[in-house]
Amino acid sequence: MKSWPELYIPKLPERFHTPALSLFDTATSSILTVAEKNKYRIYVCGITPYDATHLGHAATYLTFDLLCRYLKATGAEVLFVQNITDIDDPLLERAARDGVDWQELAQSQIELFRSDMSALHIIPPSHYVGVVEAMPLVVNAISKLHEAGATYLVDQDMYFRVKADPEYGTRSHLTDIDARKLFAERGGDPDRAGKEDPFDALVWLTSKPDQPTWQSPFGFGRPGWHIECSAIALHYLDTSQDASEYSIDFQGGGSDLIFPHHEMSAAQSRIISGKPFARHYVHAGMIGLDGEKMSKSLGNLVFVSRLIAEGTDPMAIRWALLDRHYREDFMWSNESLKKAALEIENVRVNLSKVDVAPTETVITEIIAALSSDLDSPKALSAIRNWCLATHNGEVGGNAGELSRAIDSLLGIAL
Ligand code: 5CA
Ligand code: ZN
Repeated sequence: MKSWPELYIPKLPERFHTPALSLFDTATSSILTVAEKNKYRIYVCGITPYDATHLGHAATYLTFDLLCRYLKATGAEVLFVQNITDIDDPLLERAARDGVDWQELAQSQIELFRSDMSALHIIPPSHYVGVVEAMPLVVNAISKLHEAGATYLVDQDMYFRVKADPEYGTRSHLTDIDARKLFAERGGDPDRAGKEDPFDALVWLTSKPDQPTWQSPFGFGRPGWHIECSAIALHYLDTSQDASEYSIDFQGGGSDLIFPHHEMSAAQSRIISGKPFARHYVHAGMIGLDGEKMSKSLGNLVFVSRLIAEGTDPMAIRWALLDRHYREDFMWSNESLKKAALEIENVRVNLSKVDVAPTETVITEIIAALSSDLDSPKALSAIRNWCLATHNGEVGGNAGELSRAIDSLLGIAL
């Protein structure tokens, strides 16, 4: 699938040192130091294209954009892959509800998503891959699970035995009761008769009348949800030929994907590749509105495209979302957007002055804040302090250099 246009990212002058990144890892529930490498492999779960792009999506993709920007600033190459769940029950259900073709619905939402990501200055993935176009890879991944003896049939549907992975459960740390509740809420079928284990995950769903279907060695049908991310990540971020201990460096998404999705896709990947899946599991907090998580099912969505159409500066959306730590859940409000728009304006005014406060320290502070678990609110505070110092008449800084550093590290083009 076509990604969105590449962005120009100004290079940070070499005299600025980028410390090793420390980052919260969901699997170990602790802050880990990211090993310094020349090349990082990142997989971030993409949208199911039927209600794009709400501010929850934007916040999650912004989190991984910050991660890519920091890693790039260290001089490393970043290979970044994102999927599109362009075939799944919720998409088919929405298309049927609205009386539209499911492929046209997906296509229109993917286009909207691309233009929203561009407007928000989110770095495009190196590979942006839809499940439909990746179907042979998905089928191949299921065949590997099957050959490993990790699948069985219930009626004609094929399931993955989650406990085939000895590390199953170690990434999400849930009690069985909590896991069962989440599994049922998030597309799983713990109570289906004939399953060996309530948590076994559907990998191939046999053909249903009037539903799209694909040929496979297991009959006509379509894939379950989690296997697409194992298949796409392992193929496009292939490490089978190198000595790395893990298949990829980072698996990312919103915290609603910790279980079952990331647990299942990591377990399946472990069986397919023989290696532990990700070195770091990184999850962004949930954005909500009016006291509830912003979600398609609740319908309490604020769309990026609507805000932009109303005249909102996309950089103000970015600033408002960066002004909270990525792991925190956050209730969106118009006030946060208004405050962000004023603050951005203030930064612009100060950057355009002939004499500005010293910039060396503020750039170092931005880098230090981001190196510490991507602490973007702390980085914005450093910029606010610099604005105040400039306003108070301090001189000696280089506005152009600060502006480029803000663009490079925080993606805010001023
Ligand atoms: N296609 C699957 C992943 S393979 C999916 O979860 N699609 S989605 O459209 O529902 O979500 C896309 C991304 O946005 C996921 O990473 C999800 O965790 C994140 N996301 C969804 N809702 C929110 C929210 N309210 N706040 C923050 N992130 C969210
Ligand atoms: Zn996914």
